[in-house]
Amino acid sequence: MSRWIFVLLSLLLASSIAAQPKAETPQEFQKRTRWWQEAKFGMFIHWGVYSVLAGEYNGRRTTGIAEWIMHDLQIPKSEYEKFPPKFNPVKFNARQWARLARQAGMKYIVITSKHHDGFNIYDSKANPYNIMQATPFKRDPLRELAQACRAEGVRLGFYHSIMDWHHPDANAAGTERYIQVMKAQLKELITQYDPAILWFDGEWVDWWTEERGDDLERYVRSLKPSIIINNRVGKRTHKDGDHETPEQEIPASAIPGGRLWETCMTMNDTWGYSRFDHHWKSTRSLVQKLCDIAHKGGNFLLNVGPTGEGEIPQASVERLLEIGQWMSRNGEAIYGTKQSPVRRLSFNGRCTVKGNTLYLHVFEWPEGNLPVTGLSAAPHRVRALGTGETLPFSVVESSEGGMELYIARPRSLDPLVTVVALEFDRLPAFREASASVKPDADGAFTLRASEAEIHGQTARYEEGGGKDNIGFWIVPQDYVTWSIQAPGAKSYRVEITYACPPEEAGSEFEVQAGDGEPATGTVQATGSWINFRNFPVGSIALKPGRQTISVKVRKMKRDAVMNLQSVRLIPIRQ
Ligand code: FHN
Repeated sequence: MSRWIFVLLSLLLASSIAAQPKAETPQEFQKRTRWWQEAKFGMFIHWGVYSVLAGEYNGRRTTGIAEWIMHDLQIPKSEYEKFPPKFNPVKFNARQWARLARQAGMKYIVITSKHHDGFNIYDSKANPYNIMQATPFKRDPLRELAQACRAEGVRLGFYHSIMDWHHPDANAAGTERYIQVMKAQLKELITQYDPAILWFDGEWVDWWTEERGDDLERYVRSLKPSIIINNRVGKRTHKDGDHETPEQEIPASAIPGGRLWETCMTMNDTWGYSRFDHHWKSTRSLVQKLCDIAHKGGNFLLNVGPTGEGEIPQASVERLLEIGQWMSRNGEAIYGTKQSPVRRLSFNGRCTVKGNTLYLHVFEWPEGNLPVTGLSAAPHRVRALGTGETLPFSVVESSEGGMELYIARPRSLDPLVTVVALEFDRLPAFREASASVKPDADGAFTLRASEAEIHGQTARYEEGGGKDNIGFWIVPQDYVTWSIQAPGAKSYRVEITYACPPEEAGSEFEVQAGDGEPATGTVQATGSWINFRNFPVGSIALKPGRQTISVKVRKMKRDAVMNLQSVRLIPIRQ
């Protein structure tokens, strides 16, 4: 009898192992994601019933992002359901949207099939709250967009929110039923429109778990093994999905561990359309962000929020066409490139690499020649990408080893970002430009988060949305440093500026110059992660010359240390 039980158990075990999807090898992962890694630039589209409200309800304007209006203005479900009958986007033209993405140099589109309000902008049989059944439009925009994207050679992806303010089972009590609806909808989306990407969101709800995320990810991959999935299918950790999703911010450097990542960002301040948001980023700043992201090895998913009538705002169209003109001249320095071999350059700009060519993205060309330090060999040719002009350059042996290049100014600089291509027979070693913080007029040093060298796994520079700090400081071994050039042996008062909510306060830290006696402190509550305050932290002694100032964690109190904005060293007058 026991023999038969053993055989039965063995068969059950074998069948359960067979049911598990085979683990993907790193080579298979690279092959599957290669197109996405090379694409670098995509269009995010937030479009739904909230686009009809456009930031206002019953004369009240939302102060938040427009697609959150149902939540932020506490619109009852029964009231919000009065808006789908008003959603009739007669000006919607899928081909125009797909063509605009292509003209902007974008290689893929991610559009909201369903946002948090639970409304679906496609003909869903699994969820009747959709554009075909609940609006006078009676067309399927995702079907039309899928056709248009194929015609324009742009890949299509869907943003699908896990959080759902409309579905009666999208809660702790109904989760299992709701998961079946979500899976049925994802099957519709994948089998009917063949998306290349699934971009989940709203995973923060307490009834969504890592395990449910793993199950959903397996389910989606079983429907389309080649699909790209973001990390918000789970709980936005480093192991969920195929890539990270920093939002409204650009990490200070590449995401640790070589993990793929994509910054998503609005062109003004809202994802969904708002009649009142005219805070548009300039085309120049958007191109610089694209260069900065590529420099760090990431993708840029730039958002548009079409109106309730189906039109992309003119301010967005203008910027996208200008970006597209820049990409037509300089896309070679973005598409298919790898991240810069160095974080810091000897000029205000960024760098990408492809084959044996270094692309220097110059944000501000200095007076005269462009200095490029840290190279171990000279290029055989330097050309301005936008015009093809060959640029003369001189080579000087560097006092710190290697060589310094001085590249002549092109006859005309690009009004957005000037890119020069350095062509080598073989890519040389390229050493970090030394950035030493100089004292200001009164002899004090201001050590800013944006200029810090970050050491560790998760800590990163965050900017935008009230942040300009080292954040994600959740690993106590992570630390930051600055290199300074001190004029002489002197003591300095230490001040530190940070933000920390009450529930995270209490970690102990130290500020140290080289291996000298550190100044220590305990993180105080400042009210929130973006409420920054300045605190005295004792004093340290500096030696003359170059030395490293570090901020390290002595003891982590809870889950994160602080959002560190700056450290100031003020000379103590004898
Ligand atoms: O709450 C959403 C928000 O509405 C928007 O969709 C962004 C874009 O990624 N994601 C969430 C906020 O993190």
